Amino acid sequence: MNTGQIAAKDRKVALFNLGFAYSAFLIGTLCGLLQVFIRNDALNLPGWLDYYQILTAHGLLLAIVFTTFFIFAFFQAGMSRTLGAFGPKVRLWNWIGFVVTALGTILVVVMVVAGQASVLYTFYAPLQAHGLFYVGLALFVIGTWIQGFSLVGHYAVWRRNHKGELSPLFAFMAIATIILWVIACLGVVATVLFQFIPWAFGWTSGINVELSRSLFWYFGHPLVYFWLLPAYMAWYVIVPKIIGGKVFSDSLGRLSFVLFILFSIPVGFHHQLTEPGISSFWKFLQTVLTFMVIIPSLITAFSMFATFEIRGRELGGRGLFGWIRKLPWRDVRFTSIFIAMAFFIPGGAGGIINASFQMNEVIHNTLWVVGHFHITVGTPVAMTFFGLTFWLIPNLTGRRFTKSLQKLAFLQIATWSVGMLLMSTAQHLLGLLGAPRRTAYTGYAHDDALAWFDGLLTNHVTMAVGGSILFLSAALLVFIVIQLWWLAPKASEQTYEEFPIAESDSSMTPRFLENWKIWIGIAFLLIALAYTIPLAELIQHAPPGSGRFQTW
Ligand code: HAS
Repeated sequence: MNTGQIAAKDRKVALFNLGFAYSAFLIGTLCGLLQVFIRNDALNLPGWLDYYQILTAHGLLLAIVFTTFFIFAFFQAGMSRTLGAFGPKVRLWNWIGFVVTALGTILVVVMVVAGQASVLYTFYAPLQAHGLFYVGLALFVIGTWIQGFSLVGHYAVWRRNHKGELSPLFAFMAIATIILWVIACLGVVATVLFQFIPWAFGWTSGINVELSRSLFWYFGHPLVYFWLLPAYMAWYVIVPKIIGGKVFSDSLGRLSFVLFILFSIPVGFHHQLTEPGISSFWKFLQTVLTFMVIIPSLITAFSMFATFEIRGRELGGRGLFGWIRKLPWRDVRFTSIFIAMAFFIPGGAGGIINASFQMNEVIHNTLWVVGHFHITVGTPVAMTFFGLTFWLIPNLTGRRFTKSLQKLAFLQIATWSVGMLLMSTAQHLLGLLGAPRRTAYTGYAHDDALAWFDGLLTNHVTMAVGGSILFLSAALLVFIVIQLWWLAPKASEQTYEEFPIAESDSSMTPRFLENWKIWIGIAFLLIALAYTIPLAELIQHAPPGSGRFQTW
C-alpha cells in the first residue's frame, strides 16, 4: 500500500517517539488529577506517596517528556516528508538519539518514583535530588542533541544537493527550533554538569544557588519556545493546507522564527524579578528584550488571521466577518488547532502581564502562573499536538481516521477546552487573591484566609472540577491514539491520511533569512550583552555555597 511520502524506516523512529510521548501523557495527566484533589483538601495520599513527588512527575512528564518526544516525532516525519528519506547514517543517529533520550527519561522517572527527587521540574537548589536524577537529565539533553544534530545532518545534505535554493518552510522552521534548543540547553548543561552533579555526589560541599537558578532560567524561557515553535510550524505550514489555502507569507514565517532565535534566550531574568543578587538594571534590560520576543508572536497572529480571511473570502465569505463561517469547522484537524490559537490570545496577554516588572510582584509564585502555563503550553501547544495526532498517527500507521473516531476527537477537544477554561480561570483568579503555587493544601491556620477562596470561580473546587474533566479528556485521547495505532481499519490508496504541507511561495523571500551564521552570531551577541556581567557578578560575589535540603 502507498503509505505516503514518508519512507517506511523513517516512520518507525517517529512512531517510537510518539509512543513514549503518549505514555508520559497518560501518567502525567493522572498525576494532575490527583493534585487538584489534594489542593482542594479532598484527598489524602498514602504515606508512601508525596504531593511533591506527584507534582514533580506531573511537570516533568507533561511539560518535558510529552512535548519533547512529540516534537521529535513531528520533526522526523516532517523532515523525511519534505526533504526526502533519511540516509542510513541519519536514521541510525536518530535511533541512537531516541534511545539515549529514553534512557535519560527512565532514569529520571525511576528516581522520582523512588522518592529520591521530589524537586519539581525546575529542580531549584538548594533542594537536592539523588545524583542519578541529574545524570538522567544530562542523558535526556544529550539524546535530544543527537536527534537534533542528525536532523541538521539530513538538512545539510539537502542543501548541498540544492545549492542556492531556500529549503522548504517546514525544514527551515524545524532547523530554527533545533538551533534555539541547542543554544538554550547550554545553560542547563552548565548547571547540571558543573554544579548539581558534583554537589549531589558529594564532590563539592555547597552550591551557588542564585547562579544555578540563573543558568536554569537561561534555559527555562527558551524552553517554552521550544514547545511553542513546533505548534507555530503547524499553524504556518499545516493548517493552510487543511483549509485548502496557502501560506500567507513565506518571508514573514521565516522572519518570525529568526526573531525567536534572537530574542527568546537573553530574557530568563523575567522569571527571577523578585530575586535578590541580580541588579535591577539587568532585570530591566531582559524585560525590554522580553517585549521584543512578543513581536514574532504578533507576526504569527497577523499571518494566521490573513490566512483565514483570504481562504474564507475565496470560498465566498462576504462582509467584515462573513469569511469566518466559510472555514472548515467540521474538520477536527482544523477546529482543534483553531481553538488552540484562540486560547493563546489570553495566554499571551497573561505573559505580557507577567513580564511587566511591577505587575509581576502581584502574580509571582501564585496560582496565576499555573493558570498562565495551562493556557500556553497546556492548550495552545498541547491541543495543536492533539490536532496533529489525529492525522499523523494514521499517516504513519496506514490506518483510517474513521467518522466515529472523528466524532470522539470533537468530544475530546470540547472537553479539553471546557476543562481547561474552568481550571485555568480558577487558577488565574485564585492567584490574584494570593493563593500560592508549588504548595500542597494549606489551611492557612485561619478561616478568614480560607474565605477568600469561597467564590464560584475563585474556588479550589472549580479547579478540581476542571481538572477532572481534563483527565477524562486525556483518557479519551489515549483511547483514540490506541485506535489509530492498532485497531482502526487499514486505509486504502483513496482513504490514506496525507501529511499536509501547504504551498509556500518563496520567490520573494530574502536569501539572507537562511544564513544561519548571521542569526546565531547575533543571538550570541545578545546573550553576551544580557548575561556576561550579571553572571560574572554572581560568581565573583558568591556567598558560601548552600548545603543540601531534602524536605521529603
Ligand atoms: Fe510564559 C512563566 C512571560 C509565553 C510558559 N510561562 C511561565 C511558566 C511557563 C510558561 C511554563 O515575564 C512558568 C515557569 C515556572 O514554572 O516558573 N510568557 C511570557 C511572555 C510570553 C509567554 C511575555 N509562556 C509563554 C508560552 C509558554 C509559556 C508560549 C509555553 C508554551 N511567562 C512569562 C513570565 C513568567 C512566565 C514573565 C514568569 C512569571 C513568574 O513570575 O513566575 C509571550 O511569548 C507571549 C506572546 C504571545 C502573544 C499572543 C499572540 C497570539 C496568537 C494567537 C492568534 C490567534 C488566532 C486565532 C489567529 C502576544 C499568536 C483567532 C481566534 C479568535 C477567537 C479571534
